[in-house]
Amino acid sequence: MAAKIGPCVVLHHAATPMAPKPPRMAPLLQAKWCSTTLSFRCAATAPTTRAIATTPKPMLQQADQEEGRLGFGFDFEQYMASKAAAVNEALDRALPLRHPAERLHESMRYSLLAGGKRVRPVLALAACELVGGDEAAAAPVACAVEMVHAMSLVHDDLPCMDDDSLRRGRPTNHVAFGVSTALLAGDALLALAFEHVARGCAGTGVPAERALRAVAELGNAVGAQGLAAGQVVDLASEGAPVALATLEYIHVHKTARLLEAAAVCGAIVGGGGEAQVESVRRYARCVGLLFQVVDDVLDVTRTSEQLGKTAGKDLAADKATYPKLMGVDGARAYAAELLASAEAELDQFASHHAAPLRHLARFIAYRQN
Ligand code: GRG
Repeated sequence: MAAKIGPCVVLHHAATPMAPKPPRMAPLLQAKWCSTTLSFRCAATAPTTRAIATTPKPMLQQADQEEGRLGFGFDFEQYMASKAAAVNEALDRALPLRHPAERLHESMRYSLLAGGKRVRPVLALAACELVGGDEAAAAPVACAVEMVHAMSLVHDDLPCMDDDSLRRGRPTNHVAFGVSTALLAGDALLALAFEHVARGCAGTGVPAERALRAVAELGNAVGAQGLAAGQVVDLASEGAPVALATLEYIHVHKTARLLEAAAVCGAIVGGGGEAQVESVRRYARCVGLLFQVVDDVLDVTRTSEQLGKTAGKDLAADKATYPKLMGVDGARAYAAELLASAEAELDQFASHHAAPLRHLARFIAYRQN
């Protein structure tokens, strides 16, 4: 299912000295940030006719509004680093080396604790915060989505799938441990994810009804309506011309669905109401697709060293990607639309609660690896 995209971006080209600073990472969309950031917001929140007819507010006021949305003085880099560190510690605790299957545990830990941006767990934690939940309630689902993610990377790299040898700057799991151990490590990570949600939710006092909904959400995201479906259509599409709708199906399922589930599970265990959870879902679906569009652009604009994984792979394999079907500029414009739509979903929440997710969407849009 394609993400629902908001109204067309109405660009407002008046750059202002009061415009907010872009994040510190060198941005994919940097050229557009300075002149259009405020306008992305206007375009996403107001009907086009109104955006054209209304006299623009004074620049100072717009910049204040923008800073308010981003949370005055909110330090996203610090937020991301502290959440990632907490998740890393929790993952380390969740997966000790155990006799006599040390090699299996080593292989699982190799992929689970090998760095990575930890975007999915941070989405879960931030979505829990968004709906006013206690962060501790979201810790088990945050760890679980990273376990599922690690599993998907291990399996994706296998010789029967993408057959890749480099991941996060290191040999892939099957190169380091052999194919059968890597396969089992992936399977065991997947099982551990669900065990971790069940035990962790019980341990942190999350009502069983919310824990069950989170388990169902995660299962749906991984299985035949989620990652596995996206992967199978992706594999079947190799070497054949791929329409944009098929590409969208692949990425919504392979990539966006897990990011969506991360945020939705965070909102569920945080006690969000139905409308809030669905709003989080729409936000995360846009962010998830944005993540993949950016990934495709990075594949053709960055080196293997910069990415920590094989760059230019999609191009070499003649794979359908957003840059291939839309051109690099078209893909960037699409990324800008997805970012605007994602942020528009956050407008109904208190800005200090929404700031982490707003920053996270921009982090994903402007990331460099
Ligand atoms: C076994 C049920 C089952 C499903 C697995 C192999 C597979 C089916 C799906 C592949 C899914 C996949 C690997 C999608 C790519 C998603 C993606 C863009 C990964 C990169 O994520 P980052 O950039 O990586 O967050 P880091 O390293 O930062 O964690």
